[in-house]
Amino acid sequence: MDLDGVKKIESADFYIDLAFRHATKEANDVRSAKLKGTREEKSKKIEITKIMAISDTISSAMMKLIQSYPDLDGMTEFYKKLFRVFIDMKQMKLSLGGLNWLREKIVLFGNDYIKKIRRCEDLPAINRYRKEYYGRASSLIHRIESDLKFLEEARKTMRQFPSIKSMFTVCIAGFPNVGKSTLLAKMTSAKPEIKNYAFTTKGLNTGYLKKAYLKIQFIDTPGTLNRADKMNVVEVQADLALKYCADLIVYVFDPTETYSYKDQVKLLETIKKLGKDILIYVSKTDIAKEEAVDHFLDSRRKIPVYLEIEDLQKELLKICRKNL
Ligand SMILES: Nc1nc2c(ncn2[C@@H]2O[C@H](COP(=O)(O)OP(=O)(O)OP(=O)(O)O)[C@@H](O)[C@H]2O)c(=O)[nH]1
Ligand SMILES: [Mg+2]
Repeated sequence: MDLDGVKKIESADFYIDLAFRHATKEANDVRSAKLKGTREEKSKKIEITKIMAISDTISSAMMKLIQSYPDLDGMTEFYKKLFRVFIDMKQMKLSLGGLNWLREKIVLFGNDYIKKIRRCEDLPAINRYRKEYYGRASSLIHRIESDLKFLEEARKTMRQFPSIKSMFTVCIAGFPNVGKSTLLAKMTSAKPEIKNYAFTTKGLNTGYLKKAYLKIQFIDTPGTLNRADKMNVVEVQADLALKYCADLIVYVFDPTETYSYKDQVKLLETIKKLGKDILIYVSKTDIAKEEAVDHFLDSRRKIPVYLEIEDLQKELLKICRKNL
């Protein structure tokens, strides 16, 4: 889903300035076209042009903002859940409704004043309506100030959401620092941050493996600590990706025991409960003690175990082909 396309939302004063600047420009164009008629007729034409410019600017700005928002009802389950965790969806709908209200209201309101100005018989009356319109149009726009503020905060939150596509997806899971991002970097062209300390990955990294007509999306999840009760923002994202995006999970097991063998098996057991297909990749075999790797191979026979990235990659492509 493309969340970068959501437009930056400015303050009410910004949109007021924008509309009034357009109005002045349009009025200058009309003036320079050498108007005919009496002073009253000329003044009416200029004021009506300005009102129409304000209506158009505000309603099209609101329309563009609304349209740049993702379709909240048509989102995938992963995004629906992600949005629900991090954004007040009820308020988001209300605020978008606020923008839509202004989009319609500013036009009706403008038409009302255009009619009033058309009926005026002298310049003071036109000026009175002009002043009244400006004041009331500004306060109309100010009425959605809190909606604009809320939507801009929501946009900032959404920008931190990962961009996940709908295709065959493999999630890479495991404890922190076990080598998940390293595996992603070796299998795809992605360049995730890799550091020798836990919790390097702070969001979801994606990478793509393409072979002929096959394409696999990999999601490198941040290391989880197997604690469903007190998950942080990052762990929630990892949890949702595993639940709603993964067609298959690659569980990375670190035989050098950055985290104990027992804990790593415990997390694997939790992940098994999701009911997804799982493959195990044993990382760091180049530096691990041989017994540690053997120990693991012996005790985990029910789930296929891979020590070589090439073998794991071949198997994933085979499964992806079957899923087509
Ligand atoms: N020797 C060796 N080091 C590895 C291997 N895989 C990963 N590492 C090292 O282990 C450390 C952690 O690797 P990452 O790929 O960042 O681990 P991660 O699981 O993504 O960590 P988090 O994002 O913090 O959960 C880095 O210093 C890597 O270079 C491997 O196969 N062999
Ligand atoms: Mg990582």
